[in-house]
Amino acid sequence: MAERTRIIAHVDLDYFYAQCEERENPAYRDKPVVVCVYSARGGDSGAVSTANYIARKFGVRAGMPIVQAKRLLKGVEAVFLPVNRELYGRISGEIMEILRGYADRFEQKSIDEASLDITERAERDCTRTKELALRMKKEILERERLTCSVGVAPNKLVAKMAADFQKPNGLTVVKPEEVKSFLSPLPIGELYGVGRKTEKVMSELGLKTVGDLAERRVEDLVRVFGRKLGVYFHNAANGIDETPVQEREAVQISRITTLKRNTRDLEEIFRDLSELCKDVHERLVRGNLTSCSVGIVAVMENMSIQSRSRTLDFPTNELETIKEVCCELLEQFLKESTLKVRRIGVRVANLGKASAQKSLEDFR
Ligand code: TTP
Ligand code: CA
Repeated sequence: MAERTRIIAHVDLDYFYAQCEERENPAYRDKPVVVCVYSARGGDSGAVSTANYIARKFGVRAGMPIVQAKRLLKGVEAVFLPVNRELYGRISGEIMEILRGYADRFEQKSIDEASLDITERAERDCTRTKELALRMKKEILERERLTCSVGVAPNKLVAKMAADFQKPNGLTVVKPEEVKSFLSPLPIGELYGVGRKTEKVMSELGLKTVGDLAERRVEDLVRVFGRKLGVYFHNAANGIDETPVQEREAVQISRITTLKRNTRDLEEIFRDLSELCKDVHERLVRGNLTSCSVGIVAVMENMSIQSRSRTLDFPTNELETIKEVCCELLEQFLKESTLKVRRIGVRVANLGKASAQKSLEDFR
C-alpha cells in the first residue's frame, strides 16, 4: 500500500437494540424480537425501533407502526418489547471502550457505530488488517456476547458502506485498488447520503448504480444538486473521502440501578451505590481515564430526577475517592429531600487520559 494510504475500520453492531434484548434474555434468540417505542396514547400505538433478523424475514422494519408489525407476525410466537435505552447505552459504552483500544484514532458515530483509524496498528498491511478486524469481532462477542459487522477500507465513507455490505456478523475488506469495483455495481440508493427522494431524482437522470453516478461529469451534478451536494456525490461515487477520523473522548461514564425497595436509608442506598462505583471505576481503569467530576443521580418515588455533583481539585481514578464523594453527596442530598429514593446512579465526567495526568502524589 502507498505511504499515505489510510486504513479505516467501520464497526456497526447488528440489530442493536434487539440484540441487546436477546443477550439479556437468551430465550428470545430463536424468536422474532421487535423493540418498540410505545406512544403515550397507550395500547399498541407507536412505532418499531428495530427488530432482529428473524422478525425482518417477516417484513418487520424500523419505523413501521407497531400494529403493522403485529399483523405481519400474526400467529407467530414473537416478542414485543419497549425500548430500554439505559441498557443499550450501557452496553454501547462498554463496546465503544473495547473498540477504542484497537484504534490509533477513534470516533463514535452513533449508539452502535464507530469509525476507527487503524493505519498504524495494522502496520499498513492488509493481512494484519483482517486479523485485527477479526480480533475486534471476537473480543466483542466473547466479552459482550454481541455480533457486529465490520467494513475496512481506505476511507470512512467506503468503510461504512463495506460494513453494510454483509450483515449480520459480516466482515468486508476493500483494498485501495478494489474501491471502484466494490462501489460500481451497488444500487444508487446504497450510496451514503442518497435518501429516497434523491434516489428518485437520480433514477430520473438514468442513474441506477453508483458506477453510473461516478461516470457523470461533476458540473452536471452541480447543476442538478447544487455545488456542495453535487461535488459530494461525485466524490462519493468515485470512493473519494478525505475526512479524518475525529477523536472524541468519552465525555462521561454512568451507571444506575433500581433499589430493592424505595428507601431513605443512607446505608442501604450506599450499598448499591458502592457497587455502581466499582463498575464505573473499572471502566475508568480499562479506558485509562481519570475524572474531575463525580456525581450522583437519584430517581425519587414520584419519578422526579435529582442530581448532585462535585468538581474535584485533582483528577482521580481511585475507587475510594469516588465512593467517598458519592457518600457525601448522598448524605447531603438525603438531608435536603423528604422523598424516598427509587433508583440511584453514579456519574463521572470531565474525563481525561490517565497517562497524561499526574497522580495526587506528584502534587504533594
Ligand atoms: P441501525 O444501525 O440503523 O439498525 P440496527 O442496528 O437495528 O440493525 P442493523 O443490523 O441493520 O445495523 O440503528 C441502530 C439502533 O438505532 C437500532 O438498533 C435502533 C435504533 N433505531 C431506531 O430507534 N429507529 C430507527 O428508525 C432506526 C433506523 C434505528
Ligand atoms: Ca446497527
